[in-house]
Amino acid sequence: MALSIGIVGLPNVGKSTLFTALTRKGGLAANYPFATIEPNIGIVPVPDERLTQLAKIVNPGRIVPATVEFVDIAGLVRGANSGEGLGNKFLANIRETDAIIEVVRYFQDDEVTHVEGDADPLRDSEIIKTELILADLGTIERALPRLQKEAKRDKAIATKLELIERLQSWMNEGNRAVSFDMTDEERALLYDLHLLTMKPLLYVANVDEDQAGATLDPIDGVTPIPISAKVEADIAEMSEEEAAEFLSALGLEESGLARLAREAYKLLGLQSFFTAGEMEVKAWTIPIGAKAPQAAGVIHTDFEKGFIKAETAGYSDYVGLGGEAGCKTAGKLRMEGKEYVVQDGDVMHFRFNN
Ligand SMILES: Nc1nc2c(ncn2[C@@H]2O[C@H](COP(=O)(O)OP(=O)(O)OP(=O)(O)O)[C@@H](O)[C@H]2O)c(=O)[nH]1
Ligand SMILES: [Mg+2]
Repeated sequence: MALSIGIVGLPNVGKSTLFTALTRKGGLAANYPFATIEPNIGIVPVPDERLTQLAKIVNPGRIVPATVEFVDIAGLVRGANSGEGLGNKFLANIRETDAIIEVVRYFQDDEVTHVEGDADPLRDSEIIKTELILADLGTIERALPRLQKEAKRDKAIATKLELIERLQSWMNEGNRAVSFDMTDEERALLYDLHLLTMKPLLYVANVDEDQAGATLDPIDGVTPIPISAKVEADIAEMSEEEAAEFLSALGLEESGLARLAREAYKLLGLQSFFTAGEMEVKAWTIPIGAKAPQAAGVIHTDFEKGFIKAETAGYSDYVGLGGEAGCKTAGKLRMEGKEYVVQDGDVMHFRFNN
């Protein structure tokens, strides 16, 4: 299952430009608000240099990177919640994503209309914050009548109702759901509301191309990732060598996509492990702290159910010792059991009963 990320922001801030660059689907960026009227979903491979290194050793039939799914929706405007613009209608398309990227316009360009007149990152992100909170409050209001009815007969639902009402007053004061003081159990009770402001949030500052390496002031306590959507769009058209040259001319080491993927992994507490065989070298996504059976389960539920052990080599051992045979000779191929906490980059081979 791919990690999925919804892209929000004001109209015309470069969401679709970034999305198109990320997904190389071509086509939808346009210089007028609301250019995006169908939700767009794109699946993007997560760049990981380690896959290339593993492939050099194993010579697999194919390389399969981890993927992230991006969902591009129409821009939100002030008052979107009460029906202004088109964006609010599309919020439903990102309710089930794992995280949200908010694109904030930093670039200067008189040719590109700004719905609020001029770019002002703090004010603009405040507008989006308000609209997302209002959208969530709408979700809560719609959920309440049924809960109130059922709470009379069901104690568990009464507890949930009380929690949601407390959350509602918190959010009525202009706060995101994510900052509400709650236990993990309470968080789980709120899960099925799919609140937008409960999701981890990354700010992407769409900057002018000479600013792509800049360090920016935090927005609402979070440091935005500077990316030039325009540069990314150009890079998407280039060969790998051309792109590398172009990036280094701008003083950048890697594309915005690579940075974004890495930051998203970090934000969500995710990491990768690898499987390496003649058929394929493949990256898999798991939460940091996941144990071996859970990692096995990402590949196949049978692997988790029948888990016996995992032959495991650390990434640097595997590459340094020239693969599985080298690891075995050097005593670096470990047999790990059910309690093993998988480390980022582990190369794993699962043994299981079926
Ligand atoms: N100068 C400059 N223009 C940009 C940049 N990114 C996007 N644009 C331009 O801004 C306009 C709007 O870009 P889109 O990507 O369609 O914006 P959007 O956020 O998807 O807009 P909606 O879908 O209407 O909400 C297009 O003309 C883009 O070419 C940038 O980094 N620099
Ligand atoms: Mg768009």
